[in-house]
Amino acid sequence: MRLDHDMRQALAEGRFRLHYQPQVELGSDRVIGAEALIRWRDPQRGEISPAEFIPLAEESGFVVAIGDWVLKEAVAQAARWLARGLRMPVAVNVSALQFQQPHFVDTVAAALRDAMLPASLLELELTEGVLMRDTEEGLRRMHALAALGVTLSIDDFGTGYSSLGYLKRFPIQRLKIDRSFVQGLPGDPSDVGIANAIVQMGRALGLQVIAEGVETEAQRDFLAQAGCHEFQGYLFARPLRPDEFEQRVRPRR
Ligand code: G
Ligand code: G
Ligand code: MN
Ligand code: NA
Repeated sequence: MRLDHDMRQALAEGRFRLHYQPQVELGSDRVIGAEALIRWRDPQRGEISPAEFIPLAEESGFVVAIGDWVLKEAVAQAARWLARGLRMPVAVNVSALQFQQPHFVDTVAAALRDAMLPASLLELELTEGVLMRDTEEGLRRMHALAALGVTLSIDDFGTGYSSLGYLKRFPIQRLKIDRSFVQGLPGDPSDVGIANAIVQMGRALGLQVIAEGVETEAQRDFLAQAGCHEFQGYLFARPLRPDEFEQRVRPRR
């Protein structure tokens, strides 16, 4: 397929970029982290959304190569920031196929070592789909990653398989409330119920809870009174180029 071919060429020619979306703490408005999101501008097609090419790359298996690049680049960026005095944890989205690679843990460890980045500055976002594939092997892998000191979070929480048993068993530190549940706040009674339940459950389990896709003050205020203290969304900032991100975090520079 054409897009698949172009994607391979784009990686080979270094045409992928990462943008970083700030994660903000309630009250202080401090930026406490950055989610790395891949961007691809093709000379002919223009900007192509990862919502379009990541699913295709998952089908063809090419997502493993893309994922390796994303991991290396995000870790390198965090290391560059650290070298300039900006200690900023970066979160990377991990595809199921990538997580299933036998050498995934080694790949992560090597990326951290090569960049000399403390593992505590890397977060891996796993979806429920990733977690439910092969739970025993997945569990071993998560413990190995946690032992490295990497933070593990569940992305799009609430949209996947609804087995809650894994929250108890898996070494997860953080839940990301999917933006589909944030969208209807505070008016939609279902979203209110789901958001409240996720925050309360997360807190009861000692997990950090961050809300994604926060676009309005009313959404933020509802989530804040529900006990959610970390936010990501257009209300705070869109995904930014590394230099824009740095400006946003350190306006004086
Ligand atoms: O940033 P945007 O809203 O366009 O992303 C669309 C989708 O692509 C989201 O589901 C997001 O998780 C996914 N995505 C963005 N960057 C990456 C990446 O680096 N790796 C993977 N696996 N998915 C990504
Ligand atoms: O699947 P994942 O949660 O990784 O997807 C993150 C995606 O959400 C990114 O593509 C990012 O561009 C997008 N995003 C970030 N903030 C907002 C927001 O406030 N509203 C909407 N609609 N999308 C957002
Ligand atoms: Mn994500
Ligand atoms: Na999400």
